[in-house]
Amino acid sequence: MNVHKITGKNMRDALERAQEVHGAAAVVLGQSEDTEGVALAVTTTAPASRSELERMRRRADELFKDVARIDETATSTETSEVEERLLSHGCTLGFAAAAWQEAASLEGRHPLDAAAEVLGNKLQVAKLPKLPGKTRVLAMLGHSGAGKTLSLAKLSARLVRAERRVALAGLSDGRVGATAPLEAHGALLGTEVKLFGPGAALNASTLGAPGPEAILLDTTGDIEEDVARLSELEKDLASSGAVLDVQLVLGANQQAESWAALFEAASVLPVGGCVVTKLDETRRPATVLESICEENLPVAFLSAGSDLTRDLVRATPDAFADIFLLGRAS
Ligand SMILES: Nc1nc2c(ncn2[C@@H]2O[C@H](COP(=O)(O)OP(=O)(O)OP(=O)(O)O)[C@@H](O)[C@H]2O)c(=O)[nH]1
Ligand SMILES: [Mg+2]
Repeated sequence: MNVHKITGKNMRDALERAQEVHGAAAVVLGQSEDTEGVALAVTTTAPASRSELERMRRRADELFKDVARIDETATSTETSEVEERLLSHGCTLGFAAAAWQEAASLEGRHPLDAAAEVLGNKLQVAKLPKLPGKTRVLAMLGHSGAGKTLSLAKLSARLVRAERRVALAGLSDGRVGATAPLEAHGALLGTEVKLFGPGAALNASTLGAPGPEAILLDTTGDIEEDVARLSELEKDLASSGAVLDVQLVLGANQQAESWAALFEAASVLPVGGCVVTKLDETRRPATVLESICEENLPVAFLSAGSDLTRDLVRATPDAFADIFLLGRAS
């Protein structure tokens, strides 16, 4: 267990020293202040379990024995409540500590309100402005089973309800029945679905762009192949009146490695935002938000269920804060 004490004349000084000595990966486990300055307990090894975290915190307390503690009342109880909530909803220790430090610096606020404000602003909301005279080709890219087709169906139902003109299309890998859910949804909406099998030409004219306000394009879940086809499409659309806007579909119940692989593969594409699905299928829904935050990507929609009309909501700072602090988008 590596817990080190770092002192400084104030919080900023102590944090800068911690970073100088232990690098950017240093995580603050605790702090103590007196009139002489600030002491921090930091570690560079993330605890593997809650019990190890507790042990580290006890060690941090020992290191602080010689530093007078300031008022240990409300603030320290609330500190641990915000951090505990973030940890239990899937945030890393470093993220939780940094968010709490930022929230604690907002004076005159209830700690949970301050934390909600900080956390709500950790992520950006993807903008989907109208593009007068142009067609937005909104492509859903994600791993197999992430919720691409259902999110596309929910979004198209929403746009149709708002009387927006949309068309549906889908890439296909040729597997029998693979496009059946998309076709069934098209039939429900009374809209034709253009399908593009492995050898089919995918370009502005075959997609029918420019034309409707949005063409929602489903993909197959074979990321490498989908990215290659969308890259070609982007080049072709450049000279037409259409714009490719790739939305990364991330299942909140998937592994962090699978999100990382998607971020990496999609880095060559114009990514407009993320659609986070299956928030109802994990007890740690904040993990995916933290990953998106690290990538500095905006979020467009949040999904927490399979109901076509109810379960896709526009991302908002309040919804982010609820996921971080309550573990659900209420
Ligand atoms: N509980 C829950 N289920 C969801 C959500 N989104 C999608 N699903 C379900 O997850 C399963 C997979 O969803 P799809 O939309 O077919 O996933 P996909 O990414 O298109 O999958 P492939 O076409 O196989 O690549 C379906 O049973 C959906 O009903 C969600 O937010 N919550
Ligand atoms: Mg699908």
